[in-house]
Amino acid sequence: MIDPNDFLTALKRAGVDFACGVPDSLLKEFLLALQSSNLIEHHIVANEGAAVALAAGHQMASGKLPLIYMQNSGLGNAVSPLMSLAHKRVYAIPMLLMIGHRGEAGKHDEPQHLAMGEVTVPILADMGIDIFSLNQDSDFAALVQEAAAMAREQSGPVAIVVSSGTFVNVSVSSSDSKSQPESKLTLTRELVLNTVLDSLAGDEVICSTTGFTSRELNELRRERGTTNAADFFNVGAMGHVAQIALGVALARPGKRVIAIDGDGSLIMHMGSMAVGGCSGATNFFHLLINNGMHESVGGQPTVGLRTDFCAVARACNFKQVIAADNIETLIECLKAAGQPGPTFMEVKVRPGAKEKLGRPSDNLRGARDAFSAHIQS
Ligand SMILES: Cc1ncc(C[n+]2csc(CCOP(=O)(O)OP(=O)(O)O)c2C)c(N)n1
Repeated sequence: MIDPNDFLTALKRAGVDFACGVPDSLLKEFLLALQSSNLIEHHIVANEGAAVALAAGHQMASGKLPLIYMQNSGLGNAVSPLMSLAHKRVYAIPMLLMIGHRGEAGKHDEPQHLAMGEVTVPILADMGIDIFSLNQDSDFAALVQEAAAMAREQSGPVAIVVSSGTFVNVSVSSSDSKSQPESKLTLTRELVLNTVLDSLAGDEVICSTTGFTSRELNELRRERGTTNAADFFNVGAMGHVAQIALGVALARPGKRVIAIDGDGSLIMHMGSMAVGGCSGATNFFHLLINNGMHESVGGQPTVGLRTDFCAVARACNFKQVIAADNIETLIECLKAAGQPGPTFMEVKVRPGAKEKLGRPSDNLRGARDAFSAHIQS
């Protein structure tokens, strides 16, 4: 396995002094090293396409080679700026891509990663992007040098596709770590979800975002013995849960539809707030659980706790905008949320999740059939 600090040093030696991206659990150890060291300037951004654009700006302004990291599911977000901005046949901007390969052939993974896992390398090849494969046995220093030289020579993006289990887990001492200070917030995501479930009349539709939110909601439903066909777990397609819920709300105006979002997910496609707020869908309720981090993939910080989402929601024309950061106001707010919407509610929480969190069923097609049948009935 590769020590992520050695990999960082290899990148620095190859002339990389700027990195940006969206976190991936497969790159967690590398990202912790990146976040903890001052070796390379680092920015966590809204989505993978934005990362390519930010890196392009940096490259043109500095002449240096930037690194963009992402999970392969985010490659879709990055295709437009890769093909029509950075590509060697367009503005020809050299950059290194570091792509976590979820759903790689022969490795166990969740169902939402399998289709993308299969086509990741062919898509990059079709895009005319040269590919290096990095795994625990790679001669990574030589690989990084070669990839960097190729990106410069071609004047375009070159990809390093990373297998799971490549990086060793290196613990970082708290003095080295730039981790966030201990939260003073009292609510947790699980408590918010439990309180939401307590508040339901029973005929609502819930769409929940990628990662721990869907996993916890699934677990809470299971514990309550009330597995619900009216829940849609958006286990992939990060950042799109509010639009899925809005699609349901517009099609079924008689049903109250709740989108349960995370700050990382909401920021990823924040433009959707404008469309949700202006939709006129009185039955649409967008609930943000804001912990200021991408907790599901390792706790990397977002700008969530420094962003006034309620002000954004008001500016986006949500009819009802409410906020809670303690259990009493949460309960009150959930009672009040139900006035004609669109409604936006932000709940600030501290990080924290159960150690052994289950996952929604692998049978995604079956879940979709049950959800559609329930809603259309
Ligand atoms: C397009 C895309 N990029 C990255 C990921 C990896 N990913 C899964 S969950 C997650 C974090 C979600 O953060 P947030 O919405 O704040 O919820 P939290 O995990 O904090 O509960 C990330 C980055 C993904 N699934 N899809």
